[in-house]
Amino acid sequence: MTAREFNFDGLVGPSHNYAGLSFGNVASFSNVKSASNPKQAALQGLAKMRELSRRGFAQALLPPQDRPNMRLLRRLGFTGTDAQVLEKAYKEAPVILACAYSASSMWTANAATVSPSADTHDKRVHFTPANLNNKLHRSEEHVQTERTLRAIFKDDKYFAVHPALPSTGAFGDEGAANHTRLCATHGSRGVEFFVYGRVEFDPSAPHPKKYPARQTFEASQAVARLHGLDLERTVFASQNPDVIDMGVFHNDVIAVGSGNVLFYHELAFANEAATIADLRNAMALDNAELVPVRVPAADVTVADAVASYLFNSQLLQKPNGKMALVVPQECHENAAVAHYLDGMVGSGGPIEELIHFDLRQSMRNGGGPACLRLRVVLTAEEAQAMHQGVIMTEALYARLVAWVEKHYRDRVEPQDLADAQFARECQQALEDLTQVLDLPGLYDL
Ligand code: SUG
Repeated sequence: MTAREFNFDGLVGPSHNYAGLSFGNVASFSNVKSASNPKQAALQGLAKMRELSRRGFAQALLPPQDRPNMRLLRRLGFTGTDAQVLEKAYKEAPVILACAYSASSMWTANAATVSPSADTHDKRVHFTPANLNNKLHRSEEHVQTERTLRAIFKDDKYFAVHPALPSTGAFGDEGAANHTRLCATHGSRGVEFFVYGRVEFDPSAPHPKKYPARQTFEASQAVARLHGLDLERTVFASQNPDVIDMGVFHNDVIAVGSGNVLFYHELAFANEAATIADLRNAMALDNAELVPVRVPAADVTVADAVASYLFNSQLLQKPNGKMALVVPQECHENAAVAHYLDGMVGSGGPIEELIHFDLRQSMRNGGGPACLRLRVVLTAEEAQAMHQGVIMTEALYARLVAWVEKHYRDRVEPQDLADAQFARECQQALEDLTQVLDLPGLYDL
């Protein structure tokens, strides 16, 4: 069966800001309270989507979520009119207010885990929205994510959208950021690879000491069960807890895979040899051969990987079968990483081209090219069955740029979050967006 890999990028919402909400994410913590530029953030994201679509890659988007999240503020005891709720929250609990405003749904690698129909028992595409329960500002995303996925992937002949896992520490789930699919071709049966940071029911298993492990083994296992995956073709591996403590808060900050290529840092996994052997063996069941591209610490340190987001890149298969690596501008600017990449593309290996993007606004919150996209492999029939209004085209790009220009501010500082006028602007933008994307009723406004 032929199939294509669609990248669903998160459209950056109008309330994009820097609130330092993600302990363990070095960039988020270092840029706390600096001024953000939501307009530029959205345009940078759109420029990436447009360019990749122009190059012939299948590109779509997921809309932002409605913010400020007034329901959250009211649930936490703030009362009165919307303006009063915002003002009280700003005075009494500015961090909670920032959580209610966060545009973090832009990082759609954390929206859900997706299994293509070639891998699942009922031959439907399965989605499980991630509960993201490690961080307050992300823990409510799954409600709208489920609603959005149901609106786009409506036809239950082809698609199964599950609710998120129970929102408790045992089932901490961060979605596709800790999930990779390896296969001979996108349409063939693949191996699904889950990387977790700790095991809830076995405290003696490896776990970080300084920063939180957001993904548990129990959550990964539950998603594999829900999706009806074949256990022989499912690999679970422990992340190296030491790299979590160095700022690798998701596995996609230290490894990326696509097709039969796995590009990873030698320190990514708790047990590198066993992990690679498990992947090789599982792929061999379908006569596929793993092509590992292993980056030694002697070439790129973990600190450089975290600073440049080298591994938070997109591996995209070109029509000639070779790979392009979509990297953030920061990889150009880091001498060790730039040197490594120059050597790699000239080496005759599977990755033959680099595509750089300026995604600085997202990067300052710890979100690189791979964080900004959710991969959904679809057959031609499945692609026809999904909502067409979210597929990137030149016409949609132009409409979205005009929409951003009309509604977005170019500077947001912490005190702006108390301003009821800003809240109304954000809500108005999303109301208009439902028309641009032809998704009436998308939000429960
Ligand atoms: O969950 N940053 C996000 C970045 C997510 C990156 N995603 C992947 N690696 N797939 C996070 O830590 C920062 C928000 C703030 O501080 O304002 C934030 O949520």
